[in-house]
Order: sequence, then C-alpha cells, then structure tokens
Amino acid sequence: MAVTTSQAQRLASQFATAAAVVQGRRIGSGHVNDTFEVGDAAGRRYILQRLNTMVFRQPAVVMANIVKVTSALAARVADPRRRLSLVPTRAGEAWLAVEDQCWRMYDFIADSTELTPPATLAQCAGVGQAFGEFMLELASLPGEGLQVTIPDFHNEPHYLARLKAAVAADRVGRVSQVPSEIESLLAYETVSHDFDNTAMPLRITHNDAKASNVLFDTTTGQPLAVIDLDTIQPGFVVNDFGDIIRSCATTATEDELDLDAVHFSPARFEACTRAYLAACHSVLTGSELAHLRHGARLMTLETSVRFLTDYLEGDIYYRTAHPGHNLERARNQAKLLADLDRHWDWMGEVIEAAIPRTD
Ligand code: ADP
Ligand code: GN1
Ligand code: MG
Repeated sequence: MAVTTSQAQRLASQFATAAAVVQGRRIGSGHVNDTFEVGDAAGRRYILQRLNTMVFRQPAVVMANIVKVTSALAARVADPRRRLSLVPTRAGEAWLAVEDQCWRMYDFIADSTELTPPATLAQCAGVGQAFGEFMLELASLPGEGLQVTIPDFHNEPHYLARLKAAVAADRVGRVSQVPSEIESLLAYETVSHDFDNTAMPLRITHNDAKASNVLFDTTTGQPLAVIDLDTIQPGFVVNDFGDIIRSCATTATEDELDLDAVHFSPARFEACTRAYLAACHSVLTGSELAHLRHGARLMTLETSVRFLTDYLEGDIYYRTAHPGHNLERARNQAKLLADLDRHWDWMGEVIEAAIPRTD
C-alpha cells in the first residue's frame, strides 16, 4: 500500500523528536522500503522509514536485531555521524506498529550523501573500507547474536529453484519474451552449487552491502556510516564482499539500459578489494579469503536471477518505475556477471596480492 508524505509526517509525531515535526519529504533510491526525511520545529532532522512487511515478515525480529547492532555500535563508535542511532517512540519503544506496518526513526546524519554509483576509485575504496570496518566492529558483538529474519536470503540454489518455478507458472505470460535470459541464468546452476560454505564461519553480516548503503561525508569525501540495517542477520562474509563488488566494480548503475555501457571495472575491483582487506583481513579465515571472488559472482548472479524472477511473477517484490524495469535490471546484472566471469583468474590474483602481509 502506497504511503504519502503527509501520512509519514503525521506518524513522525509519535516519535520522541526534540520538537514537533513540521516538514517531510520522500528520499532514497531503495527498492523495498519507504524512506522520508522529516524535520522538527527546533531545526533537527530525522529519517523516518516504513519497513516493507511483505518482505520483512517479522518486523519485531528485524527491529530486535537492529537494536542490538545499533547499541553495540554506540558503545564502540564515539562519533554519532559514523553510525545509525534509533529515535524511540514517545512510548519508549524502538518502533511503531501501525496496523500491520512497522515504522522506525533514526537520527539524520547531516552533510552526508549516498553514492550511486561511486564516481571515483577513492569512493570505491571508501565503500570497501566502510563495510570492512563495519564487519570488524560487529565481529565481537556480545550476547547471543542475531536472529534470522529472511531465511535463504543468499541461497543461490533457492533463487534458481524459484526462477524455475516462476518459469513453470508463467503467471503473467512473460516467459516467451525472455527465453535466452532464462537459459543463460539457469546455466549457472552448477556454479551456484559449486560453492562449499561449510568451512566458513557464520558471522553477523549486513547482507545488503551495496554502495548506496554507505553514507559519505559531503565535505571530506570520506565514508561515514553503513546504513540500511534491516537485512543484518547471520551470514557469510563473502556475500557482503560480493555485493560491494557487484555495486562498485561496474561502469554503470543497475538501471543502465545500454548494455554496451555496462562493464566489470578491474580498477574499481582492485580499489574495493584492497580497502576491504586492509580493514578486516585480520579476522578472515583462509576459506573466506579463498571464496571472496565466489561471493562477487554469486551476488551478481543472485541479483540478476531475483530481478528476472520478479519480472516473471509480475513485479510484486521490487519497486519498479515501469513494466520492463525488472527485466532491464536483470539484463544489466547478467551483462556484468558475464564480464566479471571473464576476470575470474585475475580476481583471484588481485585478492591474493591485496592481503596485507604481516611477516
Ligand atoms: P532502503 O532500504 O530503501 O534502501 P536506506 O535505509 O538505505 O533505505 O535509506 C535510503 C536513503 O536514505 C539512503 O540511501 C540515504 O540517502 C538516506 N538515509 C538513510 N538513513 C539516513 C540517515 N540516518 N541520515 C541521512 N540520510 C539517510
Ligand atoms: C534491495 O532495499 P534495497 O534497495 O537496499 C534488496 C537487495 C538487493 C538490492 C538490489 C530486502 O535492496 O537484496 O540486492 O535491492 N533488498 C531486499 O539493488 O530484498
Ligand atoms: Mg538502502
């Protein structure tokens, strides 16, 4: 159900803002949630978001994870601009339930911007550094850890099975338009099963580690904070690395229509990889290091498969601007995947060379 800015502004009054909320506007490029920037009469700004409960079916569990993570970060990261901070409701809760919807508020990180996509190699490095440091901060999260909020979120065989099911059902009659797209993605089935994660530790991972989920300081150009914490749950670090690469080591955004403009960028790959490993290599195991490039391939495959599946199911999951939008994104990611694959051996060499040596 669509939500208007004035509805959001009204709901904002139920959170513990410093003064009455007097303004609001929709912002962000996310495909799933609704995000608003609101301001109060005292001139303070906040982020108000509606969690998409069709996607996040257990909002209480999502928010319990976010409370744990933001509390742990508050204890470790002194600068409030370098982490997300929840603003509680006036009743002292972490979030607001309105009918079956979940709303929550964060402090606004001023003078910051998302980069979609990063324009420079330094910005690519900033994304790698931010997610590397974020993982490191959470590696020692006390307590019993986090709960799973979306099962099978990065399970490639699961997504390929869903694509096959969507093809078989052909609910909206689109299958006949895209036989080659379906065939080329299903050809990756062996690859997606050829990934032994049994030796890798389950960690607290972000699981949506794309470039737009890092805020950069508009004055210094440095990375500030990792945001968009809804998908944080136990996972494999290689998937986060993979999403960094998918979203940064490309010459175009996910929405680029001209496939000739979509290429894997070796220089961007190298910048992200060096910065990521400089930040967090000290905690990564041999198996994780050996599988980083698998993460890049799997996350790009997964994203293409999920966009194509949503197209075949009638655009029910991602926010789209027009009927072919999911198909365009699926083709874009498939192009990137094919190009990335041509650099398979090279990626392994770069990763190996980017591991800082202590001896
Ligand atoms: P989505 O799930 O829709 O991607 P995000 O949590 O990533 O939502 O937020 C969408 C956008 O809103 C971000 O890319 C960023 O531009 C802006 N944003 C989110 N949180 C903050 C914040 N605390 N301070 C400033 N801007 C923010
Ligand atoms: C969605 O919400 P957003 O735009 O940050 C999706 C990710 C995809 C991404 C592709 C919960 O992220 O998994 O990788 O789109 N989030 C969810 O851009 O499905
Ligand atoms: Mg986001």
